Amino acid sequence: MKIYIDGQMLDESEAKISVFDHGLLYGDGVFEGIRFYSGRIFRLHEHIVRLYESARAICLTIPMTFDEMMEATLKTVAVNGLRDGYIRLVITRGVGTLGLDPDRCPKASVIIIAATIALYPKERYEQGLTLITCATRRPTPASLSPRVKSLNYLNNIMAKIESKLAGCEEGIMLNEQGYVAECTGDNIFVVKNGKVTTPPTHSGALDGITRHAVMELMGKLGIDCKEEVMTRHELYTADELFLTGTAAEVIPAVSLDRREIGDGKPGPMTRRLVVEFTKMANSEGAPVPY
Ligand code: PXG
Repeated sequence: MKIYIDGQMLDESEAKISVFDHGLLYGDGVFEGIRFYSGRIFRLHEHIVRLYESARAICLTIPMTFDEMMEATLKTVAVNGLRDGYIRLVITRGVGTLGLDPDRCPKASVIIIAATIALYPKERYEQGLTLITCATRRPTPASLSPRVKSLNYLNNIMAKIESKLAGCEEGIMLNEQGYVAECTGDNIFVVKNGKVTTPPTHSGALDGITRHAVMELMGKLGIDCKEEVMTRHELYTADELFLTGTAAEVIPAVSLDRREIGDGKPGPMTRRLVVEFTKMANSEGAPVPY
């Protein structure tokens, strides 16, 4: 596998970063997770836009233009000869000295990995995930905006650990006010009486690209979908729940806090959207220049 680091394509064994990189020392940096299907990168432009916005929000200057970043991403997939897989784009603050001050890092580092990913076991897509409500809350935007896809994912990791200790695959994260925000690495959707709702980003969700794609898809299919502030009540009383994310794609959830959702099986709306999303993902995207 060849990995892109700061303009070079390196073998995996040589693809290393300094122990003085502030991405490692302080989680100071931003990232993206992007999928490609059948030789085309899904929503590449949107992911790169979000990457630059995350960087801007933390005053991190990416030492490449938007177009150079698009090109480097496409090239990394091409060099590895992959047709289906997952890209991890990481921008770190770069090499500095000990001490928080980001001004001690003269240049940000750009890392692009093209590989494969399987987030949940295949049978989960057919049987659905089990969820708990995590005690760990999404941080308020006053401390760090949940819209920044930063290298600091401990909040989500703590919630993931909680979910797994409870014997579940995923967890619902609430915001400080107790409203539903999202899952630990996926957005959440509720289906009720044929209508679909999802929490707005100001409830503490990452502005998911899969979330957008699925909302767009529902628009085309004539399915009513709205953003709504919600509590756990809407989740417990839903007909169906499903999650969206780049790695997870569209996946049903069939229980929350040991309570069955609907009839405890993946519902017709979710199953339809899984099929339609797969079609969408395989029919668009930026072509990889092999
Ligand atoms: N919420 C959070 C907190 C996320 O990190 C999503 C929602 C879904 O957004 P997208 O744009 O992917 O539809 C994410 C996505 C990884 C990895 O290992 C990345 C995410 C989640 C889990 C794992 O690259 N980010």
